[in-house]
Amino acid sequence: MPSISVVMDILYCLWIFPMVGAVEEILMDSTTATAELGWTIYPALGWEEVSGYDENMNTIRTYQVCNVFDNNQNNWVRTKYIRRHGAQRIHVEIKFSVRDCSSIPSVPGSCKETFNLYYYETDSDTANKVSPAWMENPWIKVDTIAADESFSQVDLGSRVMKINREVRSFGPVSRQGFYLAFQDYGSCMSLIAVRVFYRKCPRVVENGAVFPETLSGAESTSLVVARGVCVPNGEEVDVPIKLYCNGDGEWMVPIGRCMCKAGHEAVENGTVCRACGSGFFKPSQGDHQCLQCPINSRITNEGATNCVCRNGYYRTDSDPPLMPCTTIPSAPQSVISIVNETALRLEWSAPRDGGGREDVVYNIICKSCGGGRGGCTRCGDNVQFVPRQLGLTETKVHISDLLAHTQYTFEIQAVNGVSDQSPYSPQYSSVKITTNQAAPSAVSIMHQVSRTPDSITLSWSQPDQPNGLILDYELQYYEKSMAEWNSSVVRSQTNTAVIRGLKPGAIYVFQVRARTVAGFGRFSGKMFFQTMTEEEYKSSFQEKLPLIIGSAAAGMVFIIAVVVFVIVCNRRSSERPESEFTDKLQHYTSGHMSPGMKIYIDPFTYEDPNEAVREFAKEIDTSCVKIEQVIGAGKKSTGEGEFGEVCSGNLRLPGKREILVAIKTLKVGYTERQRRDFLSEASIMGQFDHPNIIHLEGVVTKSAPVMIITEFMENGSLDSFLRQNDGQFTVIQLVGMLRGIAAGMKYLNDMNYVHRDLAARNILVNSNLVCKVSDFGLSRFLEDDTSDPTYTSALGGKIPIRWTAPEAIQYRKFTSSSDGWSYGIVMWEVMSYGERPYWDMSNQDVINAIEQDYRLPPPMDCPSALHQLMLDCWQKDRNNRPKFSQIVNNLDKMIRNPNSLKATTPLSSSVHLPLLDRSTPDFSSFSTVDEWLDAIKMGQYKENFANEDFTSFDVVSQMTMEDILRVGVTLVGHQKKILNSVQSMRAQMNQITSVEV
Ligand code: ACK
Repeated sequence: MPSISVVMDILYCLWIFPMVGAVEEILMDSTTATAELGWTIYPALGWEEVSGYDENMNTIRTYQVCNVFDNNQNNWVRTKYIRRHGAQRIHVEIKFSVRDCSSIPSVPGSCKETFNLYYYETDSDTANKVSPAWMENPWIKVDTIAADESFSQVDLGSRVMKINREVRSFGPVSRQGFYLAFQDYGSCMSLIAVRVFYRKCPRVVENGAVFPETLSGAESTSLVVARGVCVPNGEEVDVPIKLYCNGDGEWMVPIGRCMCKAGHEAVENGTVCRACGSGFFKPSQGDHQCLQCPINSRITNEGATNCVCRNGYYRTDSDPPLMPCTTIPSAPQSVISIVNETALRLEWSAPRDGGGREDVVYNIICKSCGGGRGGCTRCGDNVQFVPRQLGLTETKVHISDLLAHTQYTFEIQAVNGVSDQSPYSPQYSSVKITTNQAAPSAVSIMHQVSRTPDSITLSWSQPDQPNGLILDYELQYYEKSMAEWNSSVVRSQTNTAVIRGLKPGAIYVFQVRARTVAGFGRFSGKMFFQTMTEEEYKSSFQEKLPLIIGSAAAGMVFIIAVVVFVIVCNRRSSERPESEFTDKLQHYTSGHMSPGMKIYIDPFTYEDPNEAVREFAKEIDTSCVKIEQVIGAGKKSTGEGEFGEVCSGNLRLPGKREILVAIKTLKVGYTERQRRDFLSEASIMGQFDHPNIIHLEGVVTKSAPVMIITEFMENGSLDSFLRQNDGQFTVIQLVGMLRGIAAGMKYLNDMNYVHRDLAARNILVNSNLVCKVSDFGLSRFLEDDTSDPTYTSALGGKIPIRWTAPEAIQYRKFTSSSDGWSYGIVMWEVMSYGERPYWDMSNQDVINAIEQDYRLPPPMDCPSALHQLMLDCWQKDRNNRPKFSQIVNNLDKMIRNPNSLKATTPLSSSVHLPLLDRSTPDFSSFSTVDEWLDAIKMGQYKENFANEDFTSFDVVSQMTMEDILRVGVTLVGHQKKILNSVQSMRAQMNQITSVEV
């Protein structure tokens, strides 16, 4: 037997070599036993428990056997019951030493250097000394274990220990527990330590996921799958996330992975996703680390996924998150301007600071400062910028089509990709320039107004860009069959000219150009016109004769003149006087207009009035027009009935927003003359452009029904509008309306257009109370329309007697002064809220009264200054009447000084003309209060008066303001009207009484 001490020495050598990565769960360890192990031995003289010490001088228990000299050894030692604890495969580590048989003197051949290991499974600790039986089966043999090294006597002497370590495993085990047994059959050995354990894969964080502790499988080759869960703030990238736990308790075959989400980075070997700290961010999921915030940005909280820009710094949607935040650029530098007439070249250098960006571009803001009052306004669309106005990438631009002699300010803004995010306007450098004058642009169209065998009358449109005051036009012409250098030149101060001395039936080539102080503009294109042959002239003159007579301004005198003229021109064709044209043509030749001024052209002076429509009215496609509802009937035309209806509707022109419009339609079955007359209104209206003249949108002539489309005026015609709102406006509001009408008339007058039918019914009112002059149709004057009593037949057409100046009634002298008379009547209509001028007097009585110098009295509450202006308009001598420009100035003064409108005219007269006093009718001509109320246009209060017993003139004449309120008259205007009439009744009663006395 080896000595105890030998065994003790062996115990100094400690052994723990767990598998890397695996966890070994100890089920039994003989070295940790503090008391005797007490394992069961069979037979009694076999194994023997012996105490010893380990290297720490702890007591340990060992079993030894050394019966090498006896044959047939069969010594068993059985451990205590070992609970399985769920393990499926059990590992046994045995440390032992074995004596080299050859080193034992005289040892028999039966000496062994091996032993056997067995296990026996059972659900409870039921083993005893005899059971299970000490033999293979019931025991299950794990292995015969041989010593790798055995020790000899020499080793003992040199105290060199040879300890074997063997590990064996078995499984699957399934019962609650088991016993182990070591069988010796003739060796000299010592069981130094026995450790029983099972293996498991530890809880592990692998590929960003946590895998739980997992028991290895029953066989050494089995793999147990475990599912992983992402660590906090990790996100699955590939699923499923799996690891396999092999039989040795080692994880293998990782599948799937997690990564730290945005704002978190992997630390501690990828086992933790930590929030990015101060000044750092991580924009996306991934393995990469948090990044430092770019310049001019910061984070607002830990775990930032992006850094926000500091105040005043921005980033565009397309800027990468790592790009520094940027700001708006500073102003462009060193601006140079080079003015060339009405064009300009601007150059500048890039801003000192691009805001940290490369995408700086430039915008040009154009302001014209020619208003005179120091203010600047944005330039209109007509100014041209090359290559463009906004988003210039180069530091230069060419600007043209500026107005001549005008001061402009150009702001050159520098903007970049973040400018629109800044609350501040872009930084700019500005430059002030004053343009010189450019020559006018070319005249675009010229047309023939009329012709004779030796003359052609031409008119043309003003150049689109006059670039200043047009001094005159130069017309160059030559006979087509002749060379161009033979051309002659005619100058005209208006946009028309009569070219005389031409050959009959010859074609001439014409070109015209405008002149301003800047010189001549370009010539228009060449246009060809032909004079009449003598034959054509004779026959056309005969055709025109009745028309000339019908429409000429003068009466018989003029006809005689024409007859004389016909005789003269028949006799001496070379001396034809101007009056070969109708009176309408005098518009072209009247001398008082300013040179270059645009003047009105009568569509009837065109040989083909359709050409006038084409020139002055825009053709609209009928599909752009939507008629909504009928709002009135059109004017009556010749015997055959009305023109059609007036409707409201919508107009949507391509590329423009939809607008409300009024649509006049020409009913089907019209004659050619009706069509011409109907459309003449559009040809006239289309020449006007003024805020107080109804605006023509266009015409539909290419499809039925033929339409004239104008702007829509929400409040309809002024007379009915005022009647509906009797007493509802302040004097200033009324004067404002009158001012608008006067401004429109001044414009017409400047255009040389005489309206001839200015009346409140022909003024339209929009929703802002802006009044616009309308009704430019000719039909109202046509003789054969008997349907409207407002217009009375007179020689040469119909006349609205009450609105018309005496000279126009008497000898058709229609001028802007006769329009001035009508304007006075409109003033009276307005101030009396739509009362009929001269009430129910007959037309003849009106003519007579005017002839005897009677004039309309001031309407109720009418400021005397306004009535005085009316009286001025009604001066008998038309030259003494105020011009429209004076009327506008006068009304402007009143508006600026409302005190001037406070005084109202007492009925006694400070004026020089007798007045027709019908504003407060004589109550004695009425038999009942109801009749009287009707007469003062307050008939709607009849019932109110009756209910409160104001049914006799005696009672009514005593009414006070309280009484008027009591009967329920709430409108101030109506209260005033009734009170005035009551006071007048009272005065009349007193007069009657005093006369009677
Ligand atoms: O008094 P009113 O409503 O206004 O009735 C007449 C009717 O059509 C016949 O002329 C109305 N009217 C004419 N032109 C327009 C317009 N441009 N806008 C609105 N109403 C108009 C007029």
